[in-house]
Amino acid sequence: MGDLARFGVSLEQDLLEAFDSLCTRRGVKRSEALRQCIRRELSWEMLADPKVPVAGVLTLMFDHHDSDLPGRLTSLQHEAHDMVIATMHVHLDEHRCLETMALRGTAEEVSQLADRLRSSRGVLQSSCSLTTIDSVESHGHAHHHSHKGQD
Ligand code: NI
Repeated sequence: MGDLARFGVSLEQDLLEAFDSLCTRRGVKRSEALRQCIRRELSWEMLADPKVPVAGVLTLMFDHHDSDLPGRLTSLQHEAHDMVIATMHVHLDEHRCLETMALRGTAEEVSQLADRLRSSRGVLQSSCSLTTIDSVESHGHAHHHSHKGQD
């Protein structure tokens, strides 16, 4: 983390009250909550860059009796073995399975793989959460250096 800077923010009373209520629920101070919001937004924006390195988790719920889905999911994971860095399979009940995969690669590759897996016929529910591996701060820092180098 770099040097701390201070700045003033003007916002509507209602919005501030809602924000303070969020801070209370999460047990964080305003400045920490604001940092988290800013990092999340910057990270979200970085995810739009197809080449940015990301890591995340894809969770699928499916019925293992459903046709050949388990086999197809396994085949897709083997084809993308360099991106599927870990899997966990939980037998939820007699019928349903919960499979969680840790994925890593570029935003474009990982998003495409996640879309293929979660859109497989027979998947009942899915969720996917990706985050950039390079921190927002170091990303900005790297850009700063590269600009300097070009001068
Ligand atoms: Ni199972």
